[in-house]
Amino acid sequence: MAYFYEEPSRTFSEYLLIPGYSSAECIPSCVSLKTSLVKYRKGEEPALSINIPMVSAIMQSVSDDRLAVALAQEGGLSFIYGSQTVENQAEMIRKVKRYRAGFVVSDSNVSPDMTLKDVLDITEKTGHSTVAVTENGQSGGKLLGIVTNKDYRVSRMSMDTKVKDFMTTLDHLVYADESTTLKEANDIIWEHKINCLPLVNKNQELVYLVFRKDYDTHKKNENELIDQSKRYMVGAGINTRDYKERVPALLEAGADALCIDSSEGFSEWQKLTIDYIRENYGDRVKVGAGNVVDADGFRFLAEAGADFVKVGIGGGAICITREQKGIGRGQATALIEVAKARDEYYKETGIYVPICSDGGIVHDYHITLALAMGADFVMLGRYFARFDESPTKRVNVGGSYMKEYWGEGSARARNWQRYDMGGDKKLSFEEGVDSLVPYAGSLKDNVNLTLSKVRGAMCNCGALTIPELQEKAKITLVSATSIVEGGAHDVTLRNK
Ligand code: RVP
Repeated sequence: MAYFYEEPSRTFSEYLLIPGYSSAECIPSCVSLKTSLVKYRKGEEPALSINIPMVSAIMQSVSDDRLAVALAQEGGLSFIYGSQTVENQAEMIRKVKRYRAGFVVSDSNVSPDMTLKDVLDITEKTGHSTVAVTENGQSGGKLLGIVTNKDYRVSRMSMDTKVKDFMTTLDHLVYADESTTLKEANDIIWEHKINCLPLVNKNQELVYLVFRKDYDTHKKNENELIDQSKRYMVGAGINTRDYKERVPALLEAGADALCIDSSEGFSEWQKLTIDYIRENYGDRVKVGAGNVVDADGFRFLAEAGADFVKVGIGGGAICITREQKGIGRGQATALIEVAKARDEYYKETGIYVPICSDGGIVHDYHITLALAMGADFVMLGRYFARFDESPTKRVNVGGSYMKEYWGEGSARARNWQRYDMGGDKKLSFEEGVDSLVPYAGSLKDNVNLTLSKVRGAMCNCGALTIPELQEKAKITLVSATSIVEGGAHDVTLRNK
């Protein structure tokens, strides 16, 4: 007979934290959000930690090199999506590792024969107003000029005016050699009263742009997540099919951690993938596995040698696995059970395997709840998709800006490897949707705001660290009526 769980499975919005005693030194500026990324033995330190408990989802619409840099600057880690060719994924990893803070590879580029309409389309898509004009219209092409919004008047000019007729040409631009340091570039910017300094190589090809505002911004990233060579850290998603080609290429490119990306991780395929990594690289390559939603799944992956285990099936904002296959579990219940299994495993073996709550974070307080319930860090997709730095298009819908966000199980992503249970190498039905989410601005501003709420709530619980929160948190279920009480109620809002 089938096994029946006694209790329904629940999600984050059904829980709240009850404050505990907070002493006078329990203030947000004293809170440390540093957390373990990979397993460690009792009494030892983990080989990899992250400075904030946030990682970005292994998705085409979320984690590319640009988002990875922005998140590492705040102390978190991105897992670059694996549903692309091995070469392209490795190149994204290389770009993060090569990234020099303050030196921007231009993402808005045109050729001189393109038009004002093309310029406007690109600035709308990227949200950047400085467009490089290169011979071939690509970043890295021979630099011929720059277009900014000071070069055109939309109300007076025809949309098919050619870029070469209104760009600021190279002979009127200040530019410098690629070997210029950030400090020197900043001095040139101030001396010439310009906002952007292009750096070119000896063939006059565009290498970087340095912006006036970035110099100041860089000085503010105290929390950044860097490796021993001071390069930003970055992770990469892998699958259980082509790992023999993908893993060596990603490691060669400099990936700091890997994670098997699958909608269902309680499978022999995951063990075979981890076995391959252990046989070829021993313990020095770190690999997470998942996703699971119960104690059996956790134990299977922990025993298979996973460095961390990801929890969650069907809770993602774009995920319709539960509707399509009837598979999944409320995210909070899944997390609570897996955290218990992790603690038992630790007691038994002396090995602490961090767990990551993946999917279903809607409100900032859900992050605090997930940590309190035992997660060491959370993985977010929808959250990061809303920001300037995510790889997708920003579109205007009815006067509001939105960003595209699609699931890895949607026809658009075509990521059959993530859903494959051994079959004919295609996505036979969709488990994800193609959607839009409200555009929310820069990653930095949003992450800082979110984490200030997390720190505040931790202080209310009397906790200065994540392990302390897990030990001290008091969590209550809420009734449907008390959820209504939690929002503004029985008043007429003046600013809707
Ligand atoms: P969310 O943060 O709620 O947007 O969820 C992101 C998570 O959803 C991902 O990390 C992944 O586990 C899951 N996902 C990604 N694609 C799909 C799908 O198409 N069903 N689900």
